[in-house]
Amino acid sequence: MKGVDELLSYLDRNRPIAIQAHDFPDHDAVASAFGLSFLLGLRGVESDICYGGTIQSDSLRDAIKLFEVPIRNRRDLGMTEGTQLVLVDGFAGNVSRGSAAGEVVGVIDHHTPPEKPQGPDHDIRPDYGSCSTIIFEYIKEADAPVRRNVSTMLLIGLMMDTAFMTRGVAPVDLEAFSSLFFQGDWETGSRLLKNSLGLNDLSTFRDAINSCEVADDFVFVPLQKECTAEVMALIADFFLGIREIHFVVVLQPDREEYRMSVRSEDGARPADVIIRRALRNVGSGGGHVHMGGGSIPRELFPGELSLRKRFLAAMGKE
Ligand SMILES: [Mn+2]
Repeated sequence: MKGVDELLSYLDRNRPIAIQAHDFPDHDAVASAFGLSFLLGLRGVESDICYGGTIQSDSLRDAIKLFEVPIRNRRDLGMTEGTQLVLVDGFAGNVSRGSAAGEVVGVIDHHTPPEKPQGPDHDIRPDYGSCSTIIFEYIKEADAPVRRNVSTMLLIGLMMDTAFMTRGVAPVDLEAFSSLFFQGDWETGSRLLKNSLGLNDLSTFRDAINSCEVADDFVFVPLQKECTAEVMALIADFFLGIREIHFVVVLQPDREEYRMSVRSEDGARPADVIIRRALRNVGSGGGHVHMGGGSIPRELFPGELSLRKRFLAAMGKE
């Protein structure tokens, strides 16, 4: 079993260390970075935490402020070639790196990476419901005293990625949940997560309900306007809550690419496998059995109609 000591054995304490969440980070990514940096701090090792892109989620921004998470945009970090990077909740492919990129020395993630990760130390546990659960285990194995804010953030990350312990939950997630639930502030954490929509998101939901196309238990939802990854995920979850629907694809036009959020309630149609199959030669995707995501560059976008057909074909429906 890997842990913080193994990670430390790869880190040079005389060079700066940055823990980087994936681009446009979600709650789990920020919580994982926060938890890991806290644990390194207990071992007397200083680290910065950062992300690429922007923070799009209002509820995540609130949580960062409330629980005093010192995360910054990687641009503001002054990263140099000598900076050692530890990527959390993502792999090199979805973590942006500018010219003065720093060197990736570790990857801690719970997604199946599309290719073998770079760097000497990777700890990939695809059966875990959240990356926060991996960090919880690191802290538990180190027998470290945890600050309440750290526990609350890890709990938020875990609850977010598992849809309040109803999706992709492994036994270890339950253990993490029952510990963090009492160590952290679950009431504030769940209030933040359950109030992540704003009134201005209603138009996106209206658009989704008007444009959705149902075929048996599959719904395809082509949105016309840009929205955040979080709103797209909530729309996907909303459709999955319809009794007759077991597979959901939400499509959204972003500036340079089309993005998709995928949900599956059918183990025979794993979200990550279906999206990879459907996007073959035009885009990339991944995730887990129950949830996944992907993107297609604008110039390769085959059109809504043909994309929907690709998903039907990937499910063996046409
Ligand atoms: Mn995650």
